[in-house]
Amino acid sequence: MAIGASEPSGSLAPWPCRAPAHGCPLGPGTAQAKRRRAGVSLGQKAGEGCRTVPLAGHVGFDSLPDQLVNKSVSQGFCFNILCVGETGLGKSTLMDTLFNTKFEGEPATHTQPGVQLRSNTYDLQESNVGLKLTIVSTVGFGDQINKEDSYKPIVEFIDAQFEAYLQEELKIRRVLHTYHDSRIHVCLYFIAPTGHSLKSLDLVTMKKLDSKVNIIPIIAKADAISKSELTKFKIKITSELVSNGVQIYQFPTDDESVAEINGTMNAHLPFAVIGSTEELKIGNKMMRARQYPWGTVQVENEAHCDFVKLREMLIRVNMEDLREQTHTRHYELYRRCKLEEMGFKDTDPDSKPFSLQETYEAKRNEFLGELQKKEEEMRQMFVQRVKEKEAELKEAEKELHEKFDRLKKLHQDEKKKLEDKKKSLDDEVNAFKQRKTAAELLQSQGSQAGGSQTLKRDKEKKNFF
Ligand SMILES: Nc1nc2c(ncn2[C@@H]2O[C@H](COP(=O)(O)OP(=O)(O)O)[C@@H](O)[C@H]2O)c(=O)[nH]1
Ligand SMILES: [Mg+2]
Repeated sequence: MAIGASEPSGSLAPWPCRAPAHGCPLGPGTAQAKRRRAGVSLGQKAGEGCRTVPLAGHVGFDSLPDQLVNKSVSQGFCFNILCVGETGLGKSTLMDTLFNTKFEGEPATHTQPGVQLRSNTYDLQESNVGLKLTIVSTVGFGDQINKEDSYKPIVEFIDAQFEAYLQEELKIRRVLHTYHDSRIHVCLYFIAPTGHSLKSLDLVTMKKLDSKVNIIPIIAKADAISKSELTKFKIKITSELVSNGVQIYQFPTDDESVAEINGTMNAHLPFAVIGSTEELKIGNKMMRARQYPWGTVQVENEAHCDFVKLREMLIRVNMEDLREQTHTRHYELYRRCKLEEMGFKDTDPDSKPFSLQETYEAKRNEFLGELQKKEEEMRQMFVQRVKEKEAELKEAEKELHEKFDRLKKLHQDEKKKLEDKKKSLDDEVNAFKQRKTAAELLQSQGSQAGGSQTLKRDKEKKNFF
């Protein structure tokens, strides 16, 4: 197996992988799908009155499945895995073990303030089959004190991939055959090997995800739990999932070629797995294992853990079913809700088919009606505001007038007071002047009388001598 270029976290560049299950030739071309569809279409055609005609010789359309396989192989495939689980539960190690390689990536710390998703895309090659593999892993899951919203970034990520696909599908010029489908095909949910019961974080997260993605629950680090405890733990987990109404992915049993193995494997869920990047020589073979002072745990030994079962079910038997379920069930549900939210529907209230054009017209009229209503509301609001402002201005004007009158009156009173004061001062001045004149007159009379007496006294003095 060879690893091609990897992309930085979160960037999913276009790659000419095969088209999604519905548009891809391999969907109908797989053994499972072929059988399922054949059963349906033959029955329908007979009912519709199609005539079966014998062929006189070999025509060649029996090579159609081969053509489809060749086309799909040349286009390549894509598969997207989401690993959800607490930090340190062995998500990265298990991915390395599953794909028998070492995907680069720094181990996450326990100090993240919130949950994030780290996405990496790799080009893998096995024989002549190319696989564009995207591994998305949670970072910081379960590390916060308040875990209430831990599921939200995961749900948002899954929805964002559906939305991107829907937007591509709704484009006028869509290029779905070269579009890099980033929708999550499977969610491996890592459960801590506590041996007790599921944590509420696990139950809440799985419940929020079960209508959006195929969930395969796995007990991580299964070497940390004894065999008898593991059996009880599996039963406990299954009963808790059932009692909380969590729908996990069931390996399909409608295709007889895989019905038996899938049926058996469904009973083994959740798989208890061990991951290791170490290879040890056991006998004369190199094997992935974990070595402890008391012994060695072999990853691929079915007596030690369910790793082989997981790899078999996930990659070798049901990879195409997981892709198909993602498209036909989870994406379909998202698409339906989204289109209904946008006002599209298939039938009118009388159950008559509703065309896209009619839906568009109805939506347009509804929109125009709402626009008009809004316009009218805004106009009314504007008129009301103007009226209010006018009243406010009038009130202010009235207040100003009153203030002006008050001030005017004050000014007049002040003026009158000053005039009165001036008048009284003038009167005082006049009275003073009169008194002054009288005083001066008196003084001048007094001085005249004084002068004639002095003359008389001088005359008397002369006569004496
Ligand atoms: N005992 C045990 N340890 C494991 C197992 N898988 C991984 N580990 C170890 O657990 C630690 C964290 O693993 P890692 O893959 O980085 O965890 P992640 O944070 O979930 O990606 C590493 O030291 C691994 O070697 C396992 O199955 N059993
Ligand atoms: Mg990791």
